[in-house]
Amino acid sequence: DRVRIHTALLSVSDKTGIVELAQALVSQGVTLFSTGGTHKAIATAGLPVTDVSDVTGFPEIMDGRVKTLHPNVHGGLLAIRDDAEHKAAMEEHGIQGIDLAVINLYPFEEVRAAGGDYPTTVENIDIGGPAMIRASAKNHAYVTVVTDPSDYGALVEALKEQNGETTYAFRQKLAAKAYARTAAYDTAISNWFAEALDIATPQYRTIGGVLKEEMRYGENPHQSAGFYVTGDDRPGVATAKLLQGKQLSYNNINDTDGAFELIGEFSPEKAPACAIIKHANPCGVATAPSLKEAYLRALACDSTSAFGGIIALNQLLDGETAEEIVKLFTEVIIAPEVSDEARAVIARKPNLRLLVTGGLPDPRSRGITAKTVAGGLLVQSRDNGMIEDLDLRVVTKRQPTAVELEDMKFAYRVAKHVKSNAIVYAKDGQTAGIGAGQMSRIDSARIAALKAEDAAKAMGWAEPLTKGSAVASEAFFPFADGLLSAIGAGATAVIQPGGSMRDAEVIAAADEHDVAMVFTGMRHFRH
Ligand code: 93A
Repeated sequence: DRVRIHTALLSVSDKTGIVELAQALVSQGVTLFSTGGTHKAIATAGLPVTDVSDVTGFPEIMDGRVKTLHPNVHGGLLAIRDDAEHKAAMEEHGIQGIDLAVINLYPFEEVRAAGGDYPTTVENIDIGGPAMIRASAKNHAYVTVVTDPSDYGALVEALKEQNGETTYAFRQKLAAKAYARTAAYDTAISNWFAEALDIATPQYRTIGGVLKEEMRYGENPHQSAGFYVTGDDRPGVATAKLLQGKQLSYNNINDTDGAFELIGEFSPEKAPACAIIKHANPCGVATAPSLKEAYLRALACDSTSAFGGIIALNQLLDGETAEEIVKLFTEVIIAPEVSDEARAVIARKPNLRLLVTGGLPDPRSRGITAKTVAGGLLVQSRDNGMIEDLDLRVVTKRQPTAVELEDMKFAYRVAKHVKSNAIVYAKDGQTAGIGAGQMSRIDSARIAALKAEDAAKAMGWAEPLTKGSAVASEAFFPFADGLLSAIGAGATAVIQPGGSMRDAEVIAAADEHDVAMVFTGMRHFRH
């Protein structure tokens, strides 16, 4: 199963390590062929290399669009070496076998991420490269294909140890990687198109990404895990810079995403805001005149659960806020920016991960979310509905006060990011109690009220913040019982989508207790 490498075709856009690899190949007696730019790099280093035009007997034409798309190249990559017919064809047409293909593609993903204009991005769609990669990988019984510069070392080692030969297992593994690469490349292209043309239809999108990092483990230590990025430049956990602390774990990434997507709903122009997340659910969210105050108010909602949590901020992390944050054990902080003073404070806790994103995600932007099911992926457009864009309809006799209305909107914005069934109480721009992920809505209402009572005890308040609060339900109340439970906890205003068969019953219960209720017409299930 070992194959001796006599000839290699090198054609790379990313020239990292290519001269060193060429040097190692030459010293193994390998004959090198190369395309224009790669040829130049290798020849300039003083190594013997033949231009691919000499292989094809054809010049590179059309600005390089056609340089390796030729039977002499593809025949050389695809020929079954010990097949009589294939051998005869090679002889008849003067095709030389190519045993090794070292290829990396036009930097489509980088150009896209850098916001390249339409024609530049299109020009960076590589055609010849993927064709050669796929041909070589198909013929891995004979051909070795290397698509990742980080594999050059392993290739050189293998050749040295095996007398210029590669094993079948080695070639098989590289072939698997090669198809992963071309699949990810085409995914990036198709998703770029879908975005450029603003098409949300699933048939026009593919699901996939490029492996950004391998995690030490998944949700649990016995599970393996990787983080794949899609190339979407949305500010968030995928594009953030880690300023300190060790690599984020699978759960960290999941929770940090929940935290930052939530905080993106709070415009920094309106007020500083802070969210503390545990297990992808917020355990406290608040706005306040200062960021420090917002943090302390978010913390007050459930200081017990906040231990070991993820903190997201909607603006620059300053020194005084950082001083408060480091008093408690926190896993991750994510913010658009961080001041030097805050960095110095956070540096005192070297294990605390600090991520900066350079901006906030636009809650209205399109995009997709996906989850797995056995044997499939469920994909949908992002929930980019915003309370500001909705037609709010007061359905009760009593109109909400201005303060109630603000708290309703705040609570609804948070509820959108709480696992269903979600009940969120809010008062004066801070969460008073959050009930998440229960199978019955009334249980979520009860838990949220209980949390508020615990908070009052912990903070030494005379009464829980649910007294005189607004309450949000991310989906309609199917019965009056959930609403009555919220009223029992002290809520005076209710916001919910409406649309239940028993809406009339629920409205009547609100009216009976002089509670103001608003229908949004938009549900925010989150499972
Ligand atoms: O323009 S292409 O789609 N047409 C081709 O025939 C072709 N052959 C190789 N792109 C092609 N390539 C790509 O050129 C390779 O995938 C590689 O990324 C790049 C290397 O070009 P150079 O050696 O001139 O820098």
